[in-house]
This record gives sequence, structure tokens and C-alpha cells, in this order.
Amino acid sequence: MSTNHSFIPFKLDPLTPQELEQQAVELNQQLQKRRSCRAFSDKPVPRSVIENLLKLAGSAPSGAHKQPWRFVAISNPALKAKIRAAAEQEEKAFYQERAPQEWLKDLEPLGTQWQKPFLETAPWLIVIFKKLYGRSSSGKEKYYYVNESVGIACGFLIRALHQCGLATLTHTPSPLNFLSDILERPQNEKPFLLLPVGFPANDAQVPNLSRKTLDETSLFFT
Ligand code: IYR
Repeated sequence: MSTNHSFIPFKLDPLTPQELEQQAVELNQQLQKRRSCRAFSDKPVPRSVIENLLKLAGSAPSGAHKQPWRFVAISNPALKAKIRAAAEQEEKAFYQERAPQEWLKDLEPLGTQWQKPFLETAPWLIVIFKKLYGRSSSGKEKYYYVNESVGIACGFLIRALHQCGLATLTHTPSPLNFLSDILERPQNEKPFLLLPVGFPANDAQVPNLSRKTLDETSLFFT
């Protein structure tokens, strides 16, 4: 390899074959318990926890290592109220006017509606923005695979929140543009996902859904 860039050794702590089997089983069992939550407790979550989880999200792989994400974490009650009001305005229009019948029918089993009280109850709202391009002293910096990169970072975050016993919802009021205004983001940042974060409410319920089987989701060529 001829390069001017610097490289460092890469090592992972190897598991024994038994540990490897066990890890995979346990991780699957843990992650099967993750559910989208729409009823949150107002119990606070320390900022330091959110900070560490956002560092973790920022460890995701990204196109040409451009790290094309911006995480905005909001616990400010007035700002949460503003976001709720704007989201509910879009959601009301979605449910009452914009959504095709087929979509509404697909949502029925989830019991969703335009009212989004959790946007105020949850102690944190994390808004993930994708950066379409960077800004450097010499002008625009090109970014690559932005949707893939930011999607993976969100996956890291959702998975880590679950491991911390925290619930979230991949919330996508559509369009999300109101978040750019409220959070005063520049042109190159576009809202990607809104994650309310907190402990589930004591009486939280989730729909009784089943997941596709391995046979339905996967193919092996060995
Ligand atoms: N954004 C709306 C509708 C909605 C759409 C899908 I696709 C969902 O999986 C769930 C809800 C809402 O958040 O209620």
C-alpha cells in the first residue's frame, strides 16, 4: 500500500467460539425487547448520559469519514412545547387531509393519532440533521452517502438507548422542515429524524406486533 496517510494497528478482543455464540443469542434477545414508545415518563435523564450516547452515535461509519451529522438535544420545556405545536400542525394535516386511505389503514394497528403529547413529556428530544455538504474556508466540502451514514448513526443511537433502559420513537412528522426554523439550523443541514428519549411511562403500552422470521428476511448462500 503506498500512501502518505498514517495507519495504526486494528485489534479487537477475540471471543472464544462459545462466547461468540452466547453473545449473538443474548444480543438478539436484548434487542427483541426494543419497541417504539409513545408514552414517556417525565423522569429526567442526565445530560451526561445523552452526551455519551451522542458521542457513540458519532462513531458510526460514514462516507469518506465525513461524519455528515448534527445532533441537537433539547430538554428546554419552552422549545419542546414549540416543537410539539409545530409537529402536531403537520400531523393533523397528515391524518385529516394528506394521508392516503391505504396509509391510514396500515397505521391502524399502531393506534397512532395526530396528538403528540410525548414531545413535551419526554425529558429529551434529539433531532438528527443530515449535512448535505460541509463548509470549509475554501467553500463547500463534498459529502458522500449522507442518508446511509446518518441512518447508521441513528441506528447506533437507538440501539444504545435501549441498552441504557431508555425508550425512544423514530418519529418523522412530515415534512420535518419546521425543525430547521425552530432550531435555527443552516442551509446545509436538513432534519432527518426526531427521537423523543426517556423512560417509558409506567402505564405505557405498545401494539402486540410480531416480527418477520429469519426465513422471511434473510437468504444464505454458503
Ligand atoms: N408521522 C405520523 C404517521 C406515521 C407514519 C408511519 I410510516 C408510522 O410508522 C407511524 C406514524 C405519526 O407519527 O403519527
